[in-house]
Amino acid sequence: MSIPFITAEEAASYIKNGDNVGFSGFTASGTPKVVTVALAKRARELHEKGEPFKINMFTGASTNDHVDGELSRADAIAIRTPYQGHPDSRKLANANGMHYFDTHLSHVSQDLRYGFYGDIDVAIIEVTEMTPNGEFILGAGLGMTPTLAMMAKKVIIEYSSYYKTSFRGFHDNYISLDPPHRREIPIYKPSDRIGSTVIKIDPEKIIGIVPSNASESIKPFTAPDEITQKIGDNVCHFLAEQLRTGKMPKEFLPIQSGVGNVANAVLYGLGENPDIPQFEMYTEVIQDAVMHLMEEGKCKFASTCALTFSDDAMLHFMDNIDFFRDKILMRPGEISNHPEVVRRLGLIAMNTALEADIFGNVNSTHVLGTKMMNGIGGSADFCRNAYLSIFSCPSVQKGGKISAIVPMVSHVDHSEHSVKILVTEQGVADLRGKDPVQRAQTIIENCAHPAYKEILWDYLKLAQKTGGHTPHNLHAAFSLHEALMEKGDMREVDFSIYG
Ligand code: 0RQ
Repeated sequence: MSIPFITAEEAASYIKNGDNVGFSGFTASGTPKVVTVALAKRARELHEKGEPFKINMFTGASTNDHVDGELSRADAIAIRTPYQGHPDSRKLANANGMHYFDTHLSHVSQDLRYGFYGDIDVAIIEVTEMTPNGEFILGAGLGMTPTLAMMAKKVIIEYSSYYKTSFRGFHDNYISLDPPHRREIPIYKPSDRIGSTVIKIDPEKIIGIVPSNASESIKPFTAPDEITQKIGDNVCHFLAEQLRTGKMPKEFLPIQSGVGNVANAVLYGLGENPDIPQFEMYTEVIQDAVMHLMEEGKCKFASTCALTFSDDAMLHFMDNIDFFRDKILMRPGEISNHPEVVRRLGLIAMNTALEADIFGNVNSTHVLGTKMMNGIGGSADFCRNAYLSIFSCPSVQKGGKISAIVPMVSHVDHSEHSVKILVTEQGVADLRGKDPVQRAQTIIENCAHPAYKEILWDYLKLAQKTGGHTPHNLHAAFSLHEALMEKGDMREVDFSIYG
């Protein structure tokens, strides 16, 4: 059967109001880039005629402006999951203009297969190569694509000609059997290949092929500044100390790193620290820093779900693709983040907090407990199951008006039971084996900014008057947040009213 080439507009016309639509890719990498723009245009035209048009969006993780940006601005999203990171999508989620639910990235594919969210009516899948017998080579990010390709009733292919070099061999497409038939996932080291280099899609269900030649449009991360560099140094010194004291095997352990400016700076720090040996990564995203670390010989291998390279870095990668062929494997998010593998390999998991409380609970998602930033992404998949779960963040934000260390987090993503190490530019709090009061003392002493230390000690003293295993004064627990909301600065907090 020959599959027709169609326009983006034609492809978009097959998607109906209320459809469950699955998108290939993970972060901006490997996501569709042209059909979604036509879909947003269609939504606007229908809205102008007074007709309803919204889809339910299932993605691997965050996407790009072509997907989240376009569809959010066109008010074309009814339900959205999991991670998002686009300002327009964030705005829509916080205005309750769509039903956004934030869930673990490792769960979404299996939840879809379990039937929790209904069928996938249409999947839009970016590919970089295809054969006449229905075999496709994906692009720079996998996300949920294997499950979407299998489940979707109809598939639209976006055939990207942007990649001038073949990605064949970089993918490890794999779908687990579902309970009660599931077996172990046979990954015993980051480089173990378990699946196929191609995905197969029944040609009967492919609506058509839409050509595209757009890049991922990823901007480089901000170069590390004094603060993020200090955080990176603190993480590295801590890891070197773990090696020296035998708390970490001398071979070192594979690294997982989240996304963002802080995560990027930590990776640069690992590269520069002579006490950190060569390492492998088992992670969900590799950014520009990892490519450089590979070229310097510091990072030997990376298992990932996506190559989230800036456009310039991607060009460099393509120019030197043969160097990377035996050093990178891309896997579905379900596997790159799988708790079973994370626990087996014994990862060093490094993720980012918006705020942490003095007892070690971490909020990675909600500003002032209410406004969604991005989502948990894979942070909880890794944090709960890692050998060592590290969270890092600057000790203050917005010129010191916000302390990242607070008496009680305004939203909990990662609990005190999973968070082992907290790092700011001030220092490292090792929470292992400590009771709640000892954790509070360590966090205030080592991680809080000097401008907030006395405030946090005062809170702990006040809380200890109430007593209990985890001392809190429930009237005062959010008083730093209250001071920020009412006076614009957490330093304006006043505990005297609580006696
Ligand atoms: O605001 O953009 O206005 O300057 O948050 O903060 O310090 O630049 O840090 O880029 O690393 O992002 C947690 C959001 C951090 C990210 C988060 C404001 C701050 C700034 C960004 P501006 P930074 P980063 C991987 C795994 C999800 C969990 C995770 C994230 C902006 O890392 O989404 O690791 N993580 N997932 O000023 C108010 C606070 C604040 C605050 C920071 N307490 N209150 N604003 N900001 N702390 C993801 C995947 O799985 C794909």
